[in-house]
Amino acid sequence: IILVIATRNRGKSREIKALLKDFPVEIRDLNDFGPIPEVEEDGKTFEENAYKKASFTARILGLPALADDSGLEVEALGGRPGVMSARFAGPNATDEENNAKLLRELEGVENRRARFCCVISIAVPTGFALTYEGVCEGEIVTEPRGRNGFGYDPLFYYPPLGKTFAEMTMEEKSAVSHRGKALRELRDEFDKVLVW
Ligand code: ITT
Repeated sequence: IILVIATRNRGKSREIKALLKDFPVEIRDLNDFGPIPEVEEDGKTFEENAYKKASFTARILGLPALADDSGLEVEALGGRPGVMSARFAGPNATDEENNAKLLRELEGVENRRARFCCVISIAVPTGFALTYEGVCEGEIVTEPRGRNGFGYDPLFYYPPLGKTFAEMTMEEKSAVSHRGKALRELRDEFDKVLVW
């Protein structure tokens, strides 16, 4: 069985591939397929966007596809950037620009609580899909720490380990992260997934 990871985000793709390495499937991602039309991520929730990406990719390629829609919800910002996390500082914003904007918006703000959310949708070409979720609670630091990972990792501090995600190895991060939790749930149900 071939499973396509429907992402162009290399940080995400690395983590997902590592978490699925024991699965009895051959894993590809969008970079293995040449140009494919982009799906518009205009959903209001992580669930909607994850399903859109997974079902669209499965239909276009005629293969089962797994998509991850994720983001950071900051309590003091009323849950922003949320589904806008990748585009917080603008349509083609870099991770550095998004991080700088987040630090600016939180300047002088005492409540630093935040959580990462991840919704994984796995879909077949008919559009049928299964959905899994994971959340990880933490805090936003006042300046970037660490060089690993991607996105907001240098700003996301995880109190139980006393490190930001960017100060962890990929294995340490995946053991506690939103993405790790969602994919472990999927793994626990893999027999059900294999049936279709
Ligand atoms: P694809 O849609 O192609 O998968 P994307 O980067 O646009 O890639 P999303 O729309 O799901 O993906 O945006 C998620 C953003 O949330 C991502 O760009 C990061 O900025 C942030 N994010 C999600 N998970 C993260 C993690 O584990 N560490 C750091 N930042 C994360």
